[in-house]
Amino acid sequence: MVFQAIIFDLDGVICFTDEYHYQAWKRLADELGVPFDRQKNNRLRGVSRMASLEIVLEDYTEPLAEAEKLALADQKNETYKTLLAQMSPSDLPEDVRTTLLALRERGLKLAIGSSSKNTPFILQQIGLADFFDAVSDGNNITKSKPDPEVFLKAAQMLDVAPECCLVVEDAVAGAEAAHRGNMRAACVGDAAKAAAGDYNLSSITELLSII
Ligand code: B16
Ligand code: MG
Repeated sequence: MVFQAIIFDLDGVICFTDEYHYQAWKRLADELGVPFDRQKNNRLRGVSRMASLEIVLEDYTEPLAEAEKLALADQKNETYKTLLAQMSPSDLPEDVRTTLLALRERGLKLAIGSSSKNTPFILQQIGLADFFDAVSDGNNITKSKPDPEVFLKAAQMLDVAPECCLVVEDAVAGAEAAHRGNMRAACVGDAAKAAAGDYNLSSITELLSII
């Protein structure tokens, strides 16, 4: 397969903001008195903010109005943004930086395909605001992963056919989204452990040997 473009998930692939998502949800869950651990957190990977809240609230017995749920999601996002505000270009892992540069040197188009509405802020924080050829994120989609919309929009922005795009993901939901969009998936982290990808990598640098 000759790939023309690589579409990278953001949280858990380009940087470890997945840890900050965990900490922010954990704080909210503790305040609500509902159990929340890293295993449950893995189910939130790639899933939208409101769908994540529904998973966090699975063991919450009090009925909540829609406005109350929105307020809880906002509260989590404020905690999350406080953690993001402490990030800097030093939070871009060195192996990610060298892999991105090597792929660009090989002539590949590079894009972001993230469910996160905080994508522009995160890219700014880690010094990649102007790096990618296209950014498709939680601000331009109506359906979250495992729906393929975010990746199909990225392919459209790049003007590359979906079957010529490789998606890099840490979420099982993200690998499913890639497959539903007729793209191959290279997985790292949690999704690689679950063998959800066409390629399951132990390090992002391994991308250089499959391209
Ligand atoms: P936000 P990704 C996803 O980003 C996260 O994996 C997921 O945990 C989060 O709920 C979602 O973004 C929405 O994020 O609340 O910042 O809009 O992995 O698709 O880059
Ligand atoms: Mg992710």
